[in-house]
Amino acid sequence: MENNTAPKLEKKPVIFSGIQPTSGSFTLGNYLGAVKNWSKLQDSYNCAYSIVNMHAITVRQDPAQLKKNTLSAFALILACGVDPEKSIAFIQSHVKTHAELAWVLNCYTQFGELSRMTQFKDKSAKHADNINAGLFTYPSLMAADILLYQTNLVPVGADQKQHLELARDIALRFNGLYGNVFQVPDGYIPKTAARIMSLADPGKKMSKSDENAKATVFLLDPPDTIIKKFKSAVTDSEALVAYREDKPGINNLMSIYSAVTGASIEEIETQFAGKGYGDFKLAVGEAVVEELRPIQEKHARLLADKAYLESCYRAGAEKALGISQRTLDKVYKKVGFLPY
Ligand code: AQP
Repeated sequence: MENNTAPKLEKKPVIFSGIQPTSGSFTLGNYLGAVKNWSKLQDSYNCAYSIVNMHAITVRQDPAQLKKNTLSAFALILACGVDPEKSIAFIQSHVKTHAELAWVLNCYTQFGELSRMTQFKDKSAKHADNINAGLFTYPSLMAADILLYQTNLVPVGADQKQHLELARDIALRFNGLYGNVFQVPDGYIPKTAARIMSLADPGKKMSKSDENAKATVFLLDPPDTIIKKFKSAVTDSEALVAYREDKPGINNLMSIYSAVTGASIEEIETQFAGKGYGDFKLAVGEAVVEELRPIQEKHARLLADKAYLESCYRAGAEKALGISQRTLDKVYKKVGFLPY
């Protein structure tokens, strides 16, 4: 069924990005690698940002906690600067087109392609007792999320590059068969902070689900916890604040400091010349605390106003459905589904 009353997007390039509510908070990696950029892009692009709770259940979740985390994560994207008047902010499971297109795209995605995804390999090793089909086809759902909005750019951290390339391949394959159905999206990966590493093991990316409490800084951590985590960050023992290949711990702290303060790597090296790691770690921790303070305050205010949050995510879902339904209608027609 064609939906002719659907709102039309103004002719600006389109951005889509999403984040999983696997915790009610985000990591500093999620923030610096992705969410911090979301608000900056709102004036120049038509943006759609989603809390992707359907992706979250590829790993077993406690239902009551997932519900709570989803609302908290929604409040947190607004606290990080997503403006529901400028952008479409919504919760993935409220917009049925995502699951519907994902099914179609599953039929245009090859087993071999999905088997090569490093996230699938990592997560199936980590959750060996629950290697479900959803975990395997996660990238087809992600492709649906993106392609439904005729997206031009997808702001993500470097860890999502492989999934994004698969979304492009699926779009190109589908277009090759049926004509120009999907816009083929590009990634928007930040120059600094595209891959923030664990504070406990700088060889591993910082992740929400890391079991080591010292590894991950969460946006909603209290200030003294943030400072403590930075103080205990694993580094080398050279006591030289310099960006070098053999100094992954210090490189990571420098990237964080640079992303938060705007100082270049050279400026940081000059600023901390002759100072020890203790001073540097404290400075990084304090800069992060100051960056997060207004976000934490706004998040607390928003969470106290559930009616406002509900009105925002309902309006967001309505707009998202209107736009995405047009793409889904086109896809259904192309693959030969009898119109309803
Ligand atoms: N360490 C990171 N550095 C930079 N960017 C990162 N992102 C994730 N980790 C880092 C980016 O954050 C966005 C949202 O990520 P997600 O919610 O889809 O989950 P993820 O990539 O699987 O991240 P996590 O934190 O490791 O979650 P869990 O533990 O639940 O799997 C994406 O744009 C991602 O690139």
